[in-house]
Amino acid sequence: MERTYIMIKPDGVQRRLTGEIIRRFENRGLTLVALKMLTPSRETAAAHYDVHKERPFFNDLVDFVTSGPVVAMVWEGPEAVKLTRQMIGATKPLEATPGTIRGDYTCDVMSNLIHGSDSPENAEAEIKLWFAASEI
Ligand code: IDP
Ligand code: MG
Repeated sequence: MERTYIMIKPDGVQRRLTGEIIRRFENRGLTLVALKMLTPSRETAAAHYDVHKERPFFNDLVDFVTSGPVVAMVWEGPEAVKLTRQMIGATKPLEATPGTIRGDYTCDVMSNLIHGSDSPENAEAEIKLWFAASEI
């Protein structure tokens, strides 16, 4: 069993896609082990996207992800990191195939509804960043 950090970004919450996204992961057989709604601080958002801090879109990305409530979650299942990344779809809109969350609901490279950890190591770090042990 593996755990991953999944976050519905502000656009996903505003577009009322929270239920649809959770439904997809539950239908697939994954287990929701933690969930909370919060508006991220700039500090947490910047730490979360630290790997992108030199990219030209970094400040816009922090503005975007702190612009409203997100739904922070931990999901568990076999190969949960790869499985959820596959269900989320690619970052580039043209590469996000139909049937994936991004491929079905967005064509914008930044407002792309959802984050999913890209490795088990990053999943562990992100779960620690967003959740206290007592919340899981
Ligand atoms: P990922 O979310 O598919 O893992 P990353 O490359 O890690 O994609 O980028 C993190 C987030 O930064 C993306 O989900 C998206 O919101 C935003 N982003 C990525 N590339 C661009 C870009 O070229 N322009 C604007 N925003 C971007
Ligand atoms: Mg990423």
